[in-house]
Amino acid sequence: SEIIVSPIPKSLEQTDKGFPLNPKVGLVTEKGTDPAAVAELKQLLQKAGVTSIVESDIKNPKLQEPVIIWLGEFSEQDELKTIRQQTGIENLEVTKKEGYIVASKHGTKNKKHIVISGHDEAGTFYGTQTFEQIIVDRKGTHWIPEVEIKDWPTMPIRGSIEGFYGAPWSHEDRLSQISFYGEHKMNSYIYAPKDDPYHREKWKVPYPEEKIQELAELVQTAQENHVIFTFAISPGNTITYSSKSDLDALIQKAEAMWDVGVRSFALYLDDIDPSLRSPEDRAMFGGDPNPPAAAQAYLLNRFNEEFIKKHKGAERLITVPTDYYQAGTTSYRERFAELVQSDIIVQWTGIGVVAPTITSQDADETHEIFKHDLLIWDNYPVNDFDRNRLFLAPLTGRDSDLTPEHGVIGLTANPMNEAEASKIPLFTVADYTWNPEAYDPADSLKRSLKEFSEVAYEPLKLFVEASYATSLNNNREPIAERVKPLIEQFWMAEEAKDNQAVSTAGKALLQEFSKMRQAVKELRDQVGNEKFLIEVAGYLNKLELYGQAGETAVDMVLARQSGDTAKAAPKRLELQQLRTAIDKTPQKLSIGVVPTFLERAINGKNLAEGKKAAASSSEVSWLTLDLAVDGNNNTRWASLYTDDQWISVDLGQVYAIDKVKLYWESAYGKQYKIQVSKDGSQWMDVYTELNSNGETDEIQFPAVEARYVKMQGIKRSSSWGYSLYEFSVYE
Ligand code: LTM
Repeated sequence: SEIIVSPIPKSLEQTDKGFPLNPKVGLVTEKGTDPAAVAELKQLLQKAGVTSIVESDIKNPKLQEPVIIWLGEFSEQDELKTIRQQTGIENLEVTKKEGYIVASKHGTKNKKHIVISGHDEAGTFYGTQTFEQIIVDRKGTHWIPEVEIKDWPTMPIRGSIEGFYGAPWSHEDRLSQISFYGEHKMNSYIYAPKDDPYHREKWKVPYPEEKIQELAELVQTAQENHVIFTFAISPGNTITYSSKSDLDALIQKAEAMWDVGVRSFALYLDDIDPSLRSPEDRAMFGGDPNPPAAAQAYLLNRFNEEFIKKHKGAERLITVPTDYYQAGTTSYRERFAELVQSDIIVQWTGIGVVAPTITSQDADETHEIFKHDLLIWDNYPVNDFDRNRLFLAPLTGRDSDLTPEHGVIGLTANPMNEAEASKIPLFTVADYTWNPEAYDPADSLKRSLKEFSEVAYEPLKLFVEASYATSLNNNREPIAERVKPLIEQFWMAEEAKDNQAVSTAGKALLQEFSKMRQAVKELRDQVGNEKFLIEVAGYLNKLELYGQAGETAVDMVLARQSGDTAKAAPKRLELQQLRTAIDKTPQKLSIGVVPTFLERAINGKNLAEGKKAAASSSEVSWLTLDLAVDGNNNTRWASLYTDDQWISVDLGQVYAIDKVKLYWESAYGKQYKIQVSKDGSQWMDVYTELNSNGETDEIQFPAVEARYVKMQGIKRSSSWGYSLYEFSVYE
């Protein structure tokens, strides 16, 4: 069968031939073959049933065993000649950094050969990672297909940045992440947790001894996985840029890290008030065209000269400027570009903090402004700004040519606080950064899930689809896309009192809801990753409740439809209890049509759904009016930024309405009125709210005849606009 390697290699040729991996293997290395690759290879051979490994050096190779593995950074002519003669494999040149070849072939004298040859140590290590993936199980034997793989990365820097707010990852999380990066050919981990006090607020305070020990272990693990561990400090909130003693404190902090093996450093200046607080700074930089940029550049340059340049073997300094996400230039950016030393790497999030797309044109324009090598700080799948959501969709929206030609030297992704769950999208980040040309998000996600849990692939896929929406994919909800037409058919049949059609549509819906409930059970039983289950427990509970409540709602409606009140009544009670449990579970799933379905089962039809909406500021395209009446309470309308904004809905005819329900985004409507009208010009107040603080306002009033219903804003609860997920009206 066709072998699959992740990240997708640059070239892979496979014949239909191959050979079994004999338990006796000869291993030929050279002086200096990457020790991590040797260790990795031995481990994987053992897993593949190899019981004896006879080791020798390429200068004097021992070739008695039935299978010979050549492992090293073979580049000398005599080495290459030996391998060519013995194996018959001609194509052995590896020219690209971190590149490798993996080739397997029947050689002469009935010997079978495997060559894993790296351009450098990392390349050899990556070669072993690839080799592990080509071993297939063939009727119980470990089979090596005949292949020629030539591979190298497109992006020089590939990895993650633990740069989020909120609970930092645990030490165990980090160790596990770093080996995951090694396995997926990512070479960078930046340590920058916003809520590690020693990183930001207490940046001057040295780490306690036990933290230093932990960091030392991380650095060691990173080295073993060919991951560069970057230690970052964010001093901008309290530093005096011109102060010698503050610079010394930074250097001391970095020195302690150097002593435990750190060779890469970053000074970050994001999310700070950049204005100069101290009189010394104002005196020194106040006359500059852009004082904050001048002060920051001064600090970066001093640190670069006084620390980085004085430590042989240190990597290039990395920074993120305060203006890291804007479109176009700013006076700060121009001055920063001019003053910061040219070898310092500048991080950039794309246009927007969470950039829906990052194009090579954006990169060109930004590179033109900053005039420094850009390293993308990709704010995906980070969820620190919405702690009740998971982002499990694959990385999308990044051009395939974000390369050094466009000023981009790599991409580090900022993950979720949930470390294990982050591995699902990070797999796709690894795939993308290694080989963006071949990157296919859907296929990459599939491989990610198969690797995460082969046995629980199907339920995991469903769970990922329920945690999919992100601004990168225009908030896509794959499950809602599937379920919404079924819901529509169901209600249509119910309204038409067509028992046969209700029952058919009901069956289809029951199947979907039962899949949700079952998927949770299967995941809990089969996924085989306790840490993941703990991280996502609330989301699983919610999905299970959606499934149960959906099934109960369908059963209730079917009973009601067939006049079986004895069955419908207890189902209704059960549904109400399940809805209470749903409301108490704060985790959000990307299936916004389920809660509105349950709502309708209990409260009857939402007269506003699918009707025409209007708003005070409808001329602005991003207000997406219809999203407040689309029957999906995950999608929303947002107003402009004045208190008197409104949204109204035309029900199409006059109804005797007595209830309005508003699903607010974090109660953005503090004070407002509900107004109704028969003709759309004469409005009558039916309700005034002076102190809204809930996420959902359910408003009951004596029935009134109306065709138009309006939420008239009086006061917003913050400087943001009013923001409504759903505007529902009932008779
Ligand atoms: O993105 C940057 C440069 N800084 C912060 C991150 O620390 C944070 O995790 C993300 C997402 O909320 N946004 C930021 O602005």
